[in-house]
Amino acid sequence: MNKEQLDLLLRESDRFPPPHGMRLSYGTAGFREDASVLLSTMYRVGILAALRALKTEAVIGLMITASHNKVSDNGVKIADPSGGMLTQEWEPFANALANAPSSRDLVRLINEFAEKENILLDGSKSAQILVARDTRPSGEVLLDAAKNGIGSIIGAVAQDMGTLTTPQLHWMVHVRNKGLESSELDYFNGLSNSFKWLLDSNPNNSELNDWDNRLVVDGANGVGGQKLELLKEKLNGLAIEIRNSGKGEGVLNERVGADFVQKEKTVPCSFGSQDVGIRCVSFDGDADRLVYFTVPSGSSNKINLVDGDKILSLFAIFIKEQLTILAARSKDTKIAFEPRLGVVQTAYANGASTRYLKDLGLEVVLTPTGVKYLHEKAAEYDIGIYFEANGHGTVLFSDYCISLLQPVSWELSNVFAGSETHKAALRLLAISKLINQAVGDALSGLLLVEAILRHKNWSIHKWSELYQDLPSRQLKVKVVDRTAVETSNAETKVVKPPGLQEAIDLEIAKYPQGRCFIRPSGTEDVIRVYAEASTQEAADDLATSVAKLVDQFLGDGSSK
Ligand code: 16G
Ligand code: MG
Repeated sequence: MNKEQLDLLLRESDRFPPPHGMRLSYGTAGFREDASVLLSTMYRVGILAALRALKTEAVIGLMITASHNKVSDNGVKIADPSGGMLTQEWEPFANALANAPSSRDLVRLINEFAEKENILLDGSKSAQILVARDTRPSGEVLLDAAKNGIGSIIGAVAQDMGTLTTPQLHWMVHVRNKGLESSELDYFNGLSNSFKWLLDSNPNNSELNDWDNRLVVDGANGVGGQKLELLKEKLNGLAIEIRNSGKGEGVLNERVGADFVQKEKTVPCSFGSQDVGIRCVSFDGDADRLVYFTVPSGSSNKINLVDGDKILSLFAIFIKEQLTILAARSKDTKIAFEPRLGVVQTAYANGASTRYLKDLGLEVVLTPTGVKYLHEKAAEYDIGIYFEANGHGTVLFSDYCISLLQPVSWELSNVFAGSETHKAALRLLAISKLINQAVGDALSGLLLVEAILRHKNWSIHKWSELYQDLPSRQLKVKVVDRTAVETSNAETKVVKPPGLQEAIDLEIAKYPQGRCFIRPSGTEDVIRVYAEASTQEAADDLATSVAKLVDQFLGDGSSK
């Protein structure tokens, strides 16, 4: 590092001293804490993003959001050149940077790391970082700190993209590094055009006069509702009503949004008896998750949830149907079109969904919780569909698969324009353009669900009845040290502390169709417990007894 760089870093980082007595960790999806303690973290993640951009010689993203957390929290994460999550290899460095006790320690760390990674810190190269934030009030000042961090590395420049959903920023990084147009307008045009294309390729379009095109969206009082207001202007064929759009009185994520709806299975604020029978959707605070639901008739405030597992199932059915059409034809054409289709879930996927998908003949694999794991696995397939039950997921297409779907391939293989084969290829191509290739995206996920339901002429009830969810219960247990729990087999088995898994197995054996696992949360200081069984009462009992076991083995006596 040259002297100019050294002086700049020392001078600037002195303005952002780290909070005392806190250990920050780049968790499942970046740093997340109470916004009041995050200034120094933002500054340092700005430096991290600049180093990553210099190292990869590509555009990097920096997003300020705490997603579904309460409004007083905030957070920050990095998007790598592909638009995906920061490589896990850099997470230890991210942790070390955030926790460096003084400016001198910080600069020493940067110097050592830059040398190890062969990053030249002499201002000879330039680097570009796209920065954005969600609608949290704390975002503006935190973003300034991040820009200061970026500006502390000579040659690095921040481009402020304003208020965006998390997936919009990931998408912009993804397409920018492919040399394509990456403005917000390009994003909206891409979604609306491919949605239209998908609807137009529906053989039954003219018979769908009775189709119920009404949809009510809960925007979690966050950025997703605001962006959908803009996108909506470009869409035909849907009557979208947006509530909790963040313009009114409501507070971000307070009794609204996908996390609340999925975990509490309760009607969000501003929804109620007027919505009985209508398709309803909830986004989370940064719009990278969506779940559908319906409000049942009667006085209860409970909802019927159509979660990420059912969204995944709907996508899988439709994509498999298109592949079947193409495979039938590929026998008498020059090109064999048999891409590998894979489905990726986590242990939180309802057991009924996994069984359903396997019965469809699909290859299903489990990974640990967190998008970075699911995404990486899904990218191994030609078409990889991944979803967490909480509503985060997308469909990835390999470059090979996309090249086979291009018009030139059908021409080579004597496929007639307008034939069903042709249309099946068109539909898959439209899906690959519609659905975000960088990360799960509530806006593009919503449009794909809507297009498929319309293709199949299915109501939300028909969709919801694909299979019956097994009753489940989630609990969390406060423990002294959550890192005392270590798991294996995609978080389904506890390996540490010894004896705990055996005790859990004894509990599970008491319940028909019982399944239960525990894992340390990546975003909160708790151990999470998930239990499933043939009745709600049994699932509740199993979760409660396993929570007690966790408490006995490592708790501080305050499970909730
Ligand atoms: C984060 C993850 C999400 C995961 C959740 C688990 C990303 C973008 N988000 O929100 O995938 O399901 O954390 O939270 O990776 P937990 O570890 O507290 O249970
Ligand atoms: Mg989110």
